[in-house]
Amino acid sequence: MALERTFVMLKPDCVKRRLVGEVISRIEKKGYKITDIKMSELDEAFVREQYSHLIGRSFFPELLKYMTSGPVIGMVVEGESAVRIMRKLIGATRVADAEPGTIRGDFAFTDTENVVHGSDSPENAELEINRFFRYKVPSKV
Ligand code: DAT
Ligand code: MG
Repeated sequence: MALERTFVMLKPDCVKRRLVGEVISRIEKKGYKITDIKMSELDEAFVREQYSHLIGRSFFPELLKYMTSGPVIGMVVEGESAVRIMRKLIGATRVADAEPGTIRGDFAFTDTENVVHGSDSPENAELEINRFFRYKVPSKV
């Protein structure tokens, strides 16, 4: 076991459905510490970077529309094996595979709107933390 940090993002449906407290509570009750947090709106450029591995997939336009549909909350979550264990707490990507007891298993009902993001490796966690906390959405005016 190793002390790690990961990037967790509460997605637009999580904020809209007032599940922010519920999800943060689960993370804290598991024993993890939130060491940074910020609410932000994402733009297309950010989503294209964050999900570059999915550009070209049939569902990408839907994912882009969803991720830019409202504010998100990004967090740095720190603790033992935070990357792997947060992914377990979050549950599987596809709604039909997400087990009850996981965040997605309990709250997600579509493949796109799945409540929460967690980094899939320590390397990606660092990239995603830097991207989110440094990113400034360009002003529209
Ligand atoms: P995860 O979020 O579990 O790391 P991912 O990185 O493969 O999964 O995909 C990022 C997001 O894209 C995922 O949370 C929801 C959406 N997505 C992935 N696969 C999908 C699919 N087959 N249909 C619809 N949306 C999908
Ligand atoms: Mg992923």
